[in-house]
Amino acid sequence: MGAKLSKNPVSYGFPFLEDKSTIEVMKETHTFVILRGLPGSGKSTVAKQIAEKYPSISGVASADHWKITPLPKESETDSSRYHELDQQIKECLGDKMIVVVDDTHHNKERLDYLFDLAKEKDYIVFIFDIRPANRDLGSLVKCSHWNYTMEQLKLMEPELQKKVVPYYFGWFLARQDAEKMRKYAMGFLDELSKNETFGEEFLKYVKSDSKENFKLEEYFQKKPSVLHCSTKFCDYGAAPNSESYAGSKIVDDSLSKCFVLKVSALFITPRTLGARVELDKDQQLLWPKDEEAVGSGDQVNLPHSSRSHITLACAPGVQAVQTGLDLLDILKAENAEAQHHPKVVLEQGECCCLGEGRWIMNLPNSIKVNTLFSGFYAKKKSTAE
Ligand code: 2AM
Repeated sequence: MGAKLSKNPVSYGFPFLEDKSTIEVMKETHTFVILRGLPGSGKSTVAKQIAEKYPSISGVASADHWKITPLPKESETDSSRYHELDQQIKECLGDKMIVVVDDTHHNKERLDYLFDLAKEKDYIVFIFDIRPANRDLGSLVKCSHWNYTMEQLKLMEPELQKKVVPYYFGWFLARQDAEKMRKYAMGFLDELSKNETFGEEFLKYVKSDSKENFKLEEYFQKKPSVLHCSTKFCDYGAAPNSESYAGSKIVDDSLSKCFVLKVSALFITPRTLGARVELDKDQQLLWPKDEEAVGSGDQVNLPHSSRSHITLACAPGVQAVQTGLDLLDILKAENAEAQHHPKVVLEQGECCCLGEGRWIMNLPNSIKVNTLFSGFYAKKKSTAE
């Protein structure tokens, strides 16, 4: 992203500044934009452009404004120096759709603190490394008004050259679209809970301690606060190939960009409630190439990216990662030889049983949801992550 700075001093190539549909979705989504780079690299110019593009719904909190001089050595950090800046960020988080933080962000602890602030308020985080090409440290020393020495910049630079690898990458649903999906899922649960055929079959596979006074809505109460469709699980760089995925051109070009996802089915098992997502060709480019051949070793081979889904809720003690596994299991059962399981007709469509409490409702009309592509960076985990 940063290299684009040198091509044209006015155009940065960021989707949220230039892509029409992204700009529309940004106007209805809560986003936390972290601008990262050496002093004098152009962060403030980007911040200014965001403020101009989104007047009244954006707030820019700048370290320069509070005269916070970034200290080159990690060990020299003193969080009290950030007091006024943090107050401003917190005020913006309650008040503005788009919160921009303009600072060097070369310190990992400082970033973790900001990730937590954004997560508390369910803001989607974007991190942009502003690394202008064709501008050496010498020219940055000259253009930065804090009078940095070359040695100081050299101390900060290695940290800033490392990509911040998230917990996972994915498409994050705009708030209104997430609300739409949640309502639709609740309608699905509500209808199922009134259906005797479903209830009889499903309850057989629910753990015995949950069976008494069983209520579907109460059983699936572990819900993610921000709905998303994961592409690559990175575990902050520890997962195989996550560094190369995070550094790939397609990921770099897609950060903050709007994608319209197609939800084609809802499914439920004794473990998870999810929505199947069918990716188009462009979206498949973001699907990790290294994902194990789906269904290899089994009789049924499913197409690449069959696992793409949105976790809507999990049963007690079940992790969100289970939703994708349940979907694969359901798709394999669907593709296997015809089995004689019950079907029930709901208001939204026909819901088919695949045995062992697994049910899927293929939607007669798919649901389109607006999303923004980014990473999830916070360390603390919410209930359904
Ligand atoms: P999900 O995509 O099914 O919702 C954090 O755990 C997020 O990363 C969850 O939303 C989770 O599931 C997704 N995820 C994908 N692969 C994972 C893995 N191998 N381990 C943990 N979480 C994973």
